Amino acid sequence: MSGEPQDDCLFCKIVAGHVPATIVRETDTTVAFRDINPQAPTHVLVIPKTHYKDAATLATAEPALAADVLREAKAVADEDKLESYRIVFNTGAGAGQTVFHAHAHVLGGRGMQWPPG
Ligand code: D5M
Repeated sequence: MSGEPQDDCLFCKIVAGHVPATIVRETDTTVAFRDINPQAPTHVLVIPKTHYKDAATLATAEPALAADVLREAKAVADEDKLESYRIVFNTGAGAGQTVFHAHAHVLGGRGMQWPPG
């Protein structure tokens, strides 16, 4: 739990403008930017501007802000005219989370497999 900017957090630095990113959308509460290592033609990360370590922690602390992130994920998909897309919240290192600031991956523009790897 937090909400406060963390000095050692990469995504807090993107929010502050201290690390460059290709920002595609911004609201009062969220930022959406292209993933530096895209796994699909559309691969955008949507983050809350305030710091929570993962999506579940965000949803518990500030459910309205978690809803903002989801709404923006749809807006990204709409802007890229995606008929279908995947929203992923890696939660915990064992699930592949590497940046511990809540983020939604919005992936689309190619066929998707299930189950994911
Ligand atoms: O996802 C973290 C994602 O963050 C991963 O797909 C790479 C991406 N990333 C890392 N650094 C940057 C910068 N500087 N710009 C854009 N995207 C970045 P996770 O679910 O934690 O593995």
